[in-house]
Amino acid sequence: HYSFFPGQPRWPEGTQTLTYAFDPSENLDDATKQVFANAFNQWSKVTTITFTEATSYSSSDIKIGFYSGDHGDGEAFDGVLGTLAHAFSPTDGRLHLDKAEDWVVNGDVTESSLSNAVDLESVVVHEIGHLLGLGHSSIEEAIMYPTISSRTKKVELESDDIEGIQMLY
Ligand code: TQI
Ligand code: ZN
Ligand code: ZN
Repeated sequence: HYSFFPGQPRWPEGTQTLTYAFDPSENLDDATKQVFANAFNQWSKVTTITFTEATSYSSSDIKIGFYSGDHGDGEAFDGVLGTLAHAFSPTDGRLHLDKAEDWVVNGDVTESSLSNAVDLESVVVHEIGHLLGLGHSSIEEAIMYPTISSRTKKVELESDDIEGIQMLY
């Protein structure tokens, strides 16, 4: 079953659009940006919120970046596997990914020859759930379940994820 963060923080009542932007210190290719667009769309389809890419990083609601090791927020990344990514509860908006992972952007992670391959979209969909206010779910099929195996693809929201997010938005 879905859960929320303590105190059930959420983006403000009446929020219709949230903007997101990528850390300008890195130049992500269009394929990578498309993965984020697809992941945001999953949540958009089942809520009243739409997500649009902003041109200004500093004024965007959601700030996305790939970092390695200690990157200044007290939650250092740990190299290959272990922690893959993290996101903060509403309305912080930070979504960080571990640069050290073998992210699969274009292609089928279930067919990757890399044993540590991690599907970017699966992880991003999960982290957006956190950004919006969902905690972890006890239902194994849910996107918000707290484990995923490498070389697994999980991008379709489960009814549990949808019920949880619709409690908030
Ligand atoms: N990162 C953890 C996660 O996102 C970080 C974390 C632990 C966390 N507890 C939290 C974030 C509570 C917000 C609130 O769950 S992770 C998965 C999963 C991770 C794990 O790198 O371990 C996914 C990132 F669920 F599959 F194991 C993405 Cl999809
Ligand atoms: Zn971080
Ligand atoms: Zn999580």
